[in-house]
Amino acid sequence: MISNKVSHAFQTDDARLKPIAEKVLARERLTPEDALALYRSPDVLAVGWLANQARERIHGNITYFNVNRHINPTNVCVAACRLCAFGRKQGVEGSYTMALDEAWETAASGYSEAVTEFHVVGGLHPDLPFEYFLDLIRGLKERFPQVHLKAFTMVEVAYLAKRAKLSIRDTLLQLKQAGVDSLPGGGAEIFIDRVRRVICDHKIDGDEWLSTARTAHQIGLKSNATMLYGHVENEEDRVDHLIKLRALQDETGGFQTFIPLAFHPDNTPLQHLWKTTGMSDIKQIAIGRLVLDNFPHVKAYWQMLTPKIAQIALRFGADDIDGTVIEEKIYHDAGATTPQGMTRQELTRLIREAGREPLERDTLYRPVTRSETTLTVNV
Ligand code: V47
Repeated sequence: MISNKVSHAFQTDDARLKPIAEKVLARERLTPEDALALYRSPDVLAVGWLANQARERIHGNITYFNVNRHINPTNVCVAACRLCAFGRKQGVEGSYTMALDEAWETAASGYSEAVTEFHVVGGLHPDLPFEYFLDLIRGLKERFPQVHLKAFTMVEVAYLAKRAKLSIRDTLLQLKQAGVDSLPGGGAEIFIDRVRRVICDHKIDGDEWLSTARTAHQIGLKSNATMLYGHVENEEDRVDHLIKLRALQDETGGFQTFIPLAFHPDNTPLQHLWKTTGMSDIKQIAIGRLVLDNFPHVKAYWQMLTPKIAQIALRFGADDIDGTVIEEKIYHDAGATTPQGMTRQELTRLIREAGREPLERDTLYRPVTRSETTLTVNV
């Protein structure tokens, strides 16, 4: 039995939540059945209260953010995923591929904000050679040596490996040597095959995504992990996804942050589907925090959730709100109406008004301090 003061503050009419609350407050691991019960509970506030306990236990009142810029070198993509409004076939209207100079110029615009991270992801281009991507990264590192390069999803890495006829390990080693510092969490979607066949049938499967992440972690690259929800998956599929991520994290410890991504159906072949709601978004953040007990961070990606829901998520398990995100394309092509970027001042105001303490971080969660003219990452 929980006998401390905290347990008395937990209230719910949902009897199924009580044994789960006991476990959370005793810091015991939740089972897949517990995770399913959380999804099935109508008491979102009680689930959120528990997630907030777990969040505050790890991070207290801190909420992390960073100053970052997205660079999407190409939207040409062979995969034609039904979930996606960003990818285009080569040569069709709206398709683009940046020349290297153009990509480096894009990186430089907005640099005056003292960006600490470039988030570099793009389509699976059928003709661009591996050298293009190595040169892109080398050129970014040369021009912006102090900026962390979080580049290429597991899906892109696997595609580059296939095209270059290299092993995943050698591909990752070459990318690392060129200057990749860590990997973003995209492309995980939902691991189970039945769902992948509908939303992204030409992408690597769930096991390949996980094994690519495992290899990245083994060679010393940290990564994030996403889960795309709110399309054709069911609650069991989401639980399966979370449990697989948790198992890999037990093995490697290489994941930094879990990022649940709400599906935006506009301009995709799945645009007949309902959009997620505020309550389901908040609940997904909370369940992620509770099940992924070995993930240091849970991110409320404001571009996807909207700033208002992301702010609420900071009291439902999330400890990170992502960053200034200059020039987001993937969600905006899928109908997002959020702004293209936010200033540091706007972000910190959102965080403070959620009753949290903002802490600017670099990509590896080291605090960043700024004065008028200098920028220091505290190692
Ligand atoms: O992998 C694509 C998703 C992801 C849609 O690691 C869509 O810090 C919703 O991974 N509706 C890319 N989602 C974004 C991503 C990400 C974002 C922010 C931070 C980090 C990080 C990673 O976006 C894709 C896919 O799962 N996506 N299309 C859509 N229509």
